[in-house]
Amino acid sequence: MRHLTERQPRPSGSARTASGLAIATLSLAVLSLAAHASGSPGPGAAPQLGPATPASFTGDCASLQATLAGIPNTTITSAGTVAAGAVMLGGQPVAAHCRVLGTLNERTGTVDGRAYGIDFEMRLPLQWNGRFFHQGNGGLDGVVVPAFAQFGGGPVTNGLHQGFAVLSSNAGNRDRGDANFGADPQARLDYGYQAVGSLTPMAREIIRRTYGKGPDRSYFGGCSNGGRHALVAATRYAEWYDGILAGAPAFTLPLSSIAQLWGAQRYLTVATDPRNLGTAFTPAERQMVGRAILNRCDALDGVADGMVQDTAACQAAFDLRRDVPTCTGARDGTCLTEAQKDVVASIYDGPVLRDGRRVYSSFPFDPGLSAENWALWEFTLPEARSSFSVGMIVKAPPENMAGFDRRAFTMTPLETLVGYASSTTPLYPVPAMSFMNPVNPTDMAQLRSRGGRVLLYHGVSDAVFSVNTSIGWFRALDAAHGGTGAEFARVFPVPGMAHCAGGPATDQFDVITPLVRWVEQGIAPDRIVAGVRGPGNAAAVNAELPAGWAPNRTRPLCPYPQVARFVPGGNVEDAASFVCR
Ligand SMILES: [Ca+2]
Repeated sequence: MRHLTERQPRPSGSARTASGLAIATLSLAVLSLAAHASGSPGPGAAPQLGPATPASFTGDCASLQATLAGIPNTTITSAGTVAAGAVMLGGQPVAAHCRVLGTLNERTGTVDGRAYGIDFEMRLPLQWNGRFFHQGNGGLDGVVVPAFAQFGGGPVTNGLHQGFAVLSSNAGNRDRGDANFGADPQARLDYGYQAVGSLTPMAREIIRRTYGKGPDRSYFGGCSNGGRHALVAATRYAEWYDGILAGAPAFTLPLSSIAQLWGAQRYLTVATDPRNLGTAFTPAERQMVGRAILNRCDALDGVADGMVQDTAACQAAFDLRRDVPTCTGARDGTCLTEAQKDVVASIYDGPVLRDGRRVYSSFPFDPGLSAENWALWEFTLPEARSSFSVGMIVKAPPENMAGFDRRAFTMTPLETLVGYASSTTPLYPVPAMSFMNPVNPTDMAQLRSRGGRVLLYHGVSDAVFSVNTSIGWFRALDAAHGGTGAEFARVFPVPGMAHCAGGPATDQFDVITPLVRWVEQGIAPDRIVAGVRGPGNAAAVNAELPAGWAPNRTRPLCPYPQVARFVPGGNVEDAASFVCR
């Protein structure tokens, strides 16, 4: 049993130096080289952990405020009951639980004089399954999202509903998605990883005092920045977590943000309205390209069903320049100009520095580029979010948020932006590439050696964090672990899905149950059945589904490199008609 007096988890990652880090950590080619250099984890199968055993909380939730008093550096601000059914999930009532609110490590910022603290909530089921779930949140954190632990679109289940004790936090800043906290050196580190290091022993102690024992098994999950938190935890805090659930993880977050800004610069060159980058590549044009992709790729998985399951084969089959008509007159949605093709092709390829080094990953062509979420990340969020996240959190010293010109900053030359990723000053001595990224993510020997498992899912039409980064990570991890990667880590691409959810895709799935089975029973996930959210879906309808798909269409999500392939004669709407191969 660990206690709060235990040391802050090892600081190895924070000690990394800036030199050469920016590019080295990113490039998949370099990842592969690093994998070979990282040493063998040793032979033998990954060990198997046993199952958690349930326990109950039989007291009064309000009494927890006293029960939890005196946890170091922690103030419990409230504790109360949430009655059964007060939280609903896809029409089902979530069981009664205690909700505890508090703050950890309250302090005054040394640079800006503002009040900082790691605000959190824990939801503690009366009927507890014996497990802890640490929920990583998205974006720039800064707000305590309800601690439900749910994934995908219109969730039909979540961790709280399954009986986990779930923790959610603001990761150490109160900016509610803004980036002023980048001025505070400690808030940067908390956002990167240290909030998790502080919260975990506290949450374990809350669980121990509530139920009379600590968690038998612990899980960390989130999507986007939450997926980043999950993989960071897998590398920095492996001794604390048994199961890692990483959705669309933000590998090399500083560089993907920089790639977003560079993409905005590229789109501006073909936008007909410079104040609206979406005019560079209109919805009609994106749908037209999506149809061109389907024409070449849809049947490669054995059935023309409006979905491209064989993403890898599609990259060889589809050629933007050849397969999309080139405009001979005015743009009318049926063609792209040569200049548009140059821009779109370069953004799918990813930015490259003048000396040939790649800054960020490529993206695969997939019909999901028709999704609104795809456009949001391509055209709106570069200026609206990536500009200040790079200016305030990646760059050292940070820009002055007062008077910060997002549009002007978005136009910063690529070479300059990439320099920011490894920038430091005496006041900000740790570069963003160190505090934001997982530490040597291809070396998960510690997690593996104690029986930990990683389940990763990623939308193939994610426009901000490329699914290719997750696939590249798995390939390098597998190489680093002597070809045994799939024993403890699996990547499930979700064809057509945008960032974390949405798009023409089966984006409704339970990824928690398969991970728990894997961790605690040794049943590795060979396929995960996912569904679309058509009319009548109990949780939330996805308006972006093409006409003609059954409202309850299902598909297996398959672990890379397997692909869902149709078995002739089956019902095309049913996952049972597909095999992962
Ligand atoms: Ca197909």
